[in-house]
Amino acid sequence: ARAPEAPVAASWTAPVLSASGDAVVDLRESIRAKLAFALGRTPESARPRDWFAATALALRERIVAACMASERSVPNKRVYYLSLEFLIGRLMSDAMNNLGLTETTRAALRELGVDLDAVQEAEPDAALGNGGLGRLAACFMESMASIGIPAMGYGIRYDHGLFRQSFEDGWQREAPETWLAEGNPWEFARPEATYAIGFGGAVTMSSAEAGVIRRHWQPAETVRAVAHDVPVVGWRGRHVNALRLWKAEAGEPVDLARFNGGDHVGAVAARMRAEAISRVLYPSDSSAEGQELRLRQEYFFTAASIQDLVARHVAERGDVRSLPDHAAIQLNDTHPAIAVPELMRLLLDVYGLAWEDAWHVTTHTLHYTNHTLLPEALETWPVELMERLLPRHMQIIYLINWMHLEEQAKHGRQGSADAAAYLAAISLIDESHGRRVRMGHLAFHGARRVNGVSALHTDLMRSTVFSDLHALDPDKIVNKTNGITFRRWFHNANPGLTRLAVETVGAGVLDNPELLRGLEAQAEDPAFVARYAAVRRERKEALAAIIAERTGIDVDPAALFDVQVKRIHEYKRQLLNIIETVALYQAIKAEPHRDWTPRVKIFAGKAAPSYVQAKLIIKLACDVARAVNDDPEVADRLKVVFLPNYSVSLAESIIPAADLSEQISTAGMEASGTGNMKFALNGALTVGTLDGANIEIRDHVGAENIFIFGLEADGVRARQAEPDYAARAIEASPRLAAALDMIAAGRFSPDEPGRFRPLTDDLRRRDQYLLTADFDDYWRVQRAIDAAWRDPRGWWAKAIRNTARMAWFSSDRAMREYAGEIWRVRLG
Ligand code: Z57
Repeated sequence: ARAPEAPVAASWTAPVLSASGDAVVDLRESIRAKLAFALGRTPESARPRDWFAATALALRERIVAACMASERSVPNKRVYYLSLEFLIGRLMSDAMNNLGLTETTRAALRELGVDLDAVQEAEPDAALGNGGLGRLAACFMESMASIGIPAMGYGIRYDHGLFRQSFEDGWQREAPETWLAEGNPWEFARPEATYAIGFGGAVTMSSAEAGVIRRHWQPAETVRAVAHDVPVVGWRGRHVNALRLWKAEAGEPVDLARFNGGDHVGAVAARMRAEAISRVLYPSDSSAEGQELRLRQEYFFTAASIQDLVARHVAERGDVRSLPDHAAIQLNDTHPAIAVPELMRLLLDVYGLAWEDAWHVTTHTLHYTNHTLLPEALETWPVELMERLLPRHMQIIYLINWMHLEEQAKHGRQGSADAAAYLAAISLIDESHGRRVRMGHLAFHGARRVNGVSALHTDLMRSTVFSDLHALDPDKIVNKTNGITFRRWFHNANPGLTRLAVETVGAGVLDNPELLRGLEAQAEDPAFVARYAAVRRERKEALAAIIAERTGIDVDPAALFDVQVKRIHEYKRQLLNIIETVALYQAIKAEPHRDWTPRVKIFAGKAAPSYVQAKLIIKLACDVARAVNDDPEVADRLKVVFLPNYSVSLAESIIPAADLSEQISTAGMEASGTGNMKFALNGALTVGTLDGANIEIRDHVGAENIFIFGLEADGVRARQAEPDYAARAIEASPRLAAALDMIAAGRFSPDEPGRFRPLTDDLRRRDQYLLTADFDDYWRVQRAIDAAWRDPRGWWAKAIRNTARMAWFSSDRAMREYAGEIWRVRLG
């Protein structure tokens, strides 16, 4: 599915890493030896999957060599990135390109009669994440290794990552994903790094010296967390960091006492219960999961990580009090927010620190990134559940909260009804619908810095969800706009465009993306434009082949490829795009002889298995696709495709082939977006709302090189306050009304005419995401895009200016900002 990459390595890589004949022979022999002695296979019987494992093991050896070089001295300060998700995808091209070994590997395999592209296709994606949040963590890990920040990522080694999606008559079906079925050649199991993680039980007291009462947690159950390290090699192999993923194992292989006592089932059940913790990734994105197993996952990986890093610190420095000088911990969303009471518990109960000292260490080591303000995504846990599962942590949370509220009461906010409302708002415990712990408030309070992920999102944090806490400490919230790693999303995913950039502005662009700006001077140069367009054409042909293979639909690579790929969520408004597609279909049928701009609407993305409305949106997209694609009157002017099983590796094929990038969330709802950055970097023009990082993308690429439409965040709030806003908007837009009528009447679901009534009725009655408010403006901008496409010189000039002006969105920039302004850590 992947077009062969032309030889570029010679000009890309440091001399010491280039593809010399000796290096090819060395690697070839190393691969041959791994195949024979590590995998026990002969070249004749080896499948692509075996060649992949042998190649990965050979590359891993070279990573280890680089790793030992970067571990020679103890760094002054390390960054620990705690995340329940790392959506790393395939690792082979990262490893090869960052070691400068892509062409060496290709040549070594060729001498063995094996095609590198086929080997790369045999690598399963590590889908240990759902979407943007998990992919961001993966980009950050790559950038930290590339710019030399000593760092460790901590997460869970899920047996099953994000489910595999297929379609049955246009309905999403989920199947378990089995990336570990044949082992993972990248990882090192570290059974010596194992920690006991407690759950349940009770807290006892004893009085230590000077009448000080010490508390001891006696858990009812312990689970072992076993480390598995995946090396993360940085650009040019200068630095290697580890991603440490915890696997859950039973405290005892089986409870022998119980087993011998005859309770065989009970003994095995306890083991199953322990191991369930690292069994599967929860498949919901941007919505909180209220299940006990999820809380067990959160505590399990957080506690193992905190124990591990504190043990490392004490081994290196001897004193736990200096932790903030040598460790910065970043909490990726509130999923690891239990780190606040867990670090306090260790410092108080294990290391014997006084409360004030423990609180100082905690609040100078932890930092928290918020990724959403959507109410359904803000985590809260019932107090009753926390008391049962984590009794000592709940005590500590109560104490933190008591001191926090006392402090505010002291500052003269006591007595009035107003004051009571204020204290209720800043309390770590929400008492409004049962008593629940607010994990966002807990993380906020325990952190030294709290950051949002785009300028708009950070402003909204200050003015909405965290406004009261923000007023108490106005310097605490800072903005760190997200970024993407250019190694994966430009160099590896789009080698043709990268080669063109290198030939135009020099190989320095591989180290310094600011040099991309040099492409601007060529934006209207016919020879350059022709080469830029040829790269796009080649990527579109490759994507057309994938579409044909996976869906049976033939698309014309000359048409405008209009792409919306991301999780399916109502706030992301795939439904707006589909309704516009229906309106366009009606318009084409009304005037079949007009010169419509040929378009292919491409969708991909997974819906959480329990998200009924999102699954219905997928079904609608598939039903509309069938009707449109089968209609001879539309012919090649409009095609609709839903590619199944969206993944990181599929994104790498889709993004370089896109002409138009759909970033159309309701303003104020997408915290940042990062797909938007990947598309613009690769030269797709954005059609988008003024939401998240779209605003900053517009500021960088220039308003004339992006298509903006729709309400802004304050307009959204104003509109939501108007009575009957949806019904009125539909009444005022005949085009919208006609499209909705066609869907509601069952035109796309003749076998079940009422199928989509839940979608159309919701739009008429509620329309929380304001599709109806933005529809006409979206239609207008889409027609402006049609017109722009008919002027190829103008279009390509805009596309080239997008690529030329996107350097700031590198995750290297984001990591430098975190390093300087949050972690206060030096680059290696
Ligand atoms: C997730 O992928 C994001 C936020 C969440 O709260 C959860 Br849970 C999952 C996303 C945001 O929706 C994106 O806008 C953002 O770009 C991404 O996180 C990375 O910050």
